[in-house]
Amino acid sequence: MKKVAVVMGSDSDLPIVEKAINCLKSYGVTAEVRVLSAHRTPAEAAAFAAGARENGFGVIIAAAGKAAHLAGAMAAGTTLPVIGIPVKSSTLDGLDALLSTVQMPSGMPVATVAIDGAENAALLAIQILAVTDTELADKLQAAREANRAKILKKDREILDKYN
Ligand code: RP5
Repeated sequence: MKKVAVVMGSDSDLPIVEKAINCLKSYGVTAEVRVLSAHRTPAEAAAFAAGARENGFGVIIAAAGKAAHLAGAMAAGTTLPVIGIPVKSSTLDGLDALLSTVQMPSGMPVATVAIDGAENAALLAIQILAVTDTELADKLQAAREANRAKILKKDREILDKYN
């Protein structure tokens, strides 16, 4: 199975990024985790993106806050799918990172999840790998069914309480 790269602009992003790492692990997906900055270590970030396909990665997840250009920098250096996590790390409540990550120019896509949406980033990466991996696809389906059962139980509880 291909690996997933999880890169973040700073170790201060780790409390959010850990949710993606844990989710990938729970599906048995190998995650390689790095701190790479589009601004502070641009040469290392570019080299990582350029070598990602030949180094066995299938997807790159990139998390950054503030002027969050890391996902875009990854996308510039590879044709692997790149998923951006805008991290809420500033006085602008993460809107700065959201716009910096999502507003990519035509031809250079970044699949951007919600502000701090690390779990969805991991699930999207798993869904991409599951296109060619039926075992992963089965695990995703089982998780959907468990989630459905959980919500149906809550619905019954609310029905009993207020109706
Ligand atoms: C971004 O700047 C990082 O992704 C982080 O979210 C933010 C702040 O970084 P630190 O100053 O905490 O290292 O590049």
